[in-house]
Amino acid sequence: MLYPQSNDARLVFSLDGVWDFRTAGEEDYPSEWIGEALPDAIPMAVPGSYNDQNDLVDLYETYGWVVYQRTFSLPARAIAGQRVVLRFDAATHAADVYLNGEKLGSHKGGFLPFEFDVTDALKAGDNLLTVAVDNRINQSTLPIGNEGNVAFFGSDNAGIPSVEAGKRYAKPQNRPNFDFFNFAGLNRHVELYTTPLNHIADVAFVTKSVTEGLGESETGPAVVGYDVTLAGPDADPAAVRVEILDEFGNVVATASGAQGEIALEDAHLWNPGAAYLYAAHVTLGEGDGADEYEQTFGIRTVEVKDQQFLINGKPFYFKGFGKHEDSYFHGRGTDQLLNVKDVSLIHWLNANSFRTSHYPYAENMYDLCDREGIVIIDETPAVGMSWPQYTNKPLFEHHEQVIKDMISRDKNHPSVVMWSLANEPWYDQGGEKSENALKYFTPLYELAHAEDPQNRPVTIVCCQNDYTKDLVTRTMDVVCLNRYYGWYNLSGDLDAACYALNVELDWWEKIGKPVMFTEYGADTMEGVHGTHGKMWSEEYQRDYFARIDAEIDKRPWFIGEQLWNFADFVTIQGTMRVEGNRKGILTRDRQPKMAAHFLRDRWAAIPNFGYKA
Ligand code: E9O
Repeated sequence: MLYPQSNDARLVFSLDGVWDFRTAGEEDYPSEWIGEALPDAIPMAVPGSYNDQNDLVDLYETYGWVVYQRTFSLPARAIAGQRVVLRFDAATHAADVYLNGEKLGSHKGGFLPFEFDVTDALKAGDNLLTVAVDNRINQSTLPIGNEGNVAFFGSDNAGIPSVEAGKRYAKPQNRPNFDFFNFAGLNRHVELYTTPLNHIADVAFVTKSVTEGLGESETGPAVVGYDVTLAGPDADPAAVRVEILDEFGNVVATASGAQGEIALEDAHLWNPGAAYLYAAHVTLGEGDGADEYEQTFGIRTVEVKDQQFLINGKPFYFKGFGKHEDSYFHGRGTDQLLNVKDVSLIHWLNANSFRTSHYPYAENMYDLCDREGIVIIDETPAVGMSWPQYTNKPLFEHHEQVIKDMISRDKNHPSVVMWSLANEPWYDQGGEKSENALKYFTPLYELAHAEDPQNRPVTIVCCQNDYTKDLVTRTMDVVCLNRYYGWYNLSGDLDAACYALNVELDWWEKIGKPVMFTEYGADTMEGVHGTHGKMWSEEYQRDYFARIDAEIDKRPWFIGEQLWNFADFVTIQGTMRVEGNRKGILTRDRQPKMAAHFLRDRWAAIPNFGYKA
C-alpha cells in the first residue's frame, strides 16, 4: 500500500487535528453515535494515543470501545473525476469506520495501515466521519492479552481467599502479556487522498546486482529490478514510464513497461551511515487522467553468509537498541519532532541500528532512517505469545496477514535489513509444546521470505530460555537473543553472569549461525549512584554493558549488540516497574544516563563494517 502523496496527479487532505471523542462500552458502542453528532464529546488530538490527553477521566483505564468523530468537506472541483481514498496509517487495535452513517468496513490489528475507496460515499458539503476503536487485547490479538486475571511480572498472592475474591471483584481490564503500556486510539495520521481512476497501486524496487567492495564514496555498475502494479478500469501496463533520479534530481536512467530491469553505470550504494537515495518517478499514461508516483529507494544488498551479516557484501556489525514509540502526552502517537530528535540521539550515541520493538512503527520513521543511513530490524506486533497460541488457527491467519501487510508496506525501505516474526514467544517447554511452536513458525518464516521481493533475512527474537529445548530460534537466518544474565538472573553478580553467558555462547557456537543480542540490559534509576555499582544505579548499568560487551567481543560470529532499551518507557503498573521500564540508556525525556556515555565511546570505536574481520 503506497503512502499518500501530493503531486501533479494526486492530492492529499490531512484529517489530523482535534476530533470529537467519547468512551463507549466494553463490547459495543451506541448505534445512534454512528450517523449523528456525538453527544457530550470531549476534544481529542489525532494523531495521538487518547490515554494521556484528558485529566478529567482516567483514560489509562479505558477498556473496550471509544468513538472518534469529525466532519470534513472537499472542494468538488478538486476531486471531480478522481478516485478518493480514506486512509488510516493505523488504528489501535481494531476499528469500525462509518461515513455519513454508512459502514465502510472494519480492520483488525493496531500498527499497520488500511484504507477505503470512498469515491461513491462522499457527498457535497459536510461529511460525517465516525471511527469506533477497540483497545481490547486477548489470546487472538497481536499483541497478546491475558484472559482471566493473570498478572504480568506480577504481584500476586494466588490462592488466598480474599485476594481471589478481590480478583473476581476487579473491573474488566486489559491484561497485556507484554511489557509496554497498551496505548490506543488513532495513534497515527488519517488522510484522504485522490488518484486518477487508472492508477499506480504499488511499486517495488529490488537491487539485482551491485559492484561489491566499493568504498562509501565510490560508484560502480548496478542493476535494479522494478515492478509496478496497476489498478483501474483500463490501466495499460505499456503506458508505464520510470525515470530514475539521483540525489541532485538528475535523470540517470529510464525504462518503460510495468516490470523490468534498469542498469546504472555509476551507481551509488546505500550504506549504513552513508545513505544514498534514488527517486523513481513512475508515470502511467500522459495528459488528462495520467497518474504519477515518486518512490525513493536505495541500491544495496543484504545477505547472511558464513555466520556473517553482509550489507553490500561486507560484514556489518549492529550497534544499537530496541526502541518504542513512546513519549509524554503523545503515548504512542506519531510525533515527527520526536522522530527527528531520536534519530539525532542515535547519531550522538554512534549507534547504527534499532529494532522496531514490538510492532511496525509509523512509516515516517522509516523514511527518516532511509535518509539518515540507520539500519532497522522490522518487527511484527506478535509479542507475548505462548504455547496455547501455536494451535490457534485464527491467530495464525492473522499473524500471516500482519506479516504480509508489514512486508508490503515496508519492502522498499533500504533501512530495513531484516524481518522479525515475533518477540519472545515462549517455546522452550519441550515435547509437543516446543514442536507445535516449530510447526507454527516454520510456515511464517517461509512466508516472510516469499513475500519480500528483496528476500531479506528473517529472524525471531527469542526470550531468555532453555536454549537446548528451543527448536525455533536455531532455524532462523540470524539468532537473536534477549538475555538478562546479571539482571533477571544472577542478579547483581556480574562475574557469575559473564560465566553463564559464556556457557550459553559455547552452545550457540556449535549451531553455526550468526548470533546477536536484541535485548540485554539493566533497570536504572537516573540519579542513583554508588562507588560499587549496585543494581538500579547508573554505575551498575554501565558496568553491566562493559562486562557483557567484553565477552561478546571474543566471539567472531557475534554480529551485533542491540541493548534494551533506547529510552525508559511506560508499562502497566506493577511492583517491578517505577513509572515504567527503566532499562533505557536515556530517560523517557531523552537525557543520557551514565551508560549512554560509555556506549557512545565504545560505539565510536566500532566500525559499521569489518569489526570482527
Ligand atoms: C521484552 C521487553 O518488552 N523483554 C523483556 C523486557 C524487560 O525489560 C521487556 O521490556 O523485562 C525481558 C524478558 C526477560 C525475561 C526473563 C525472565 C524473567 C523472570 C522474572
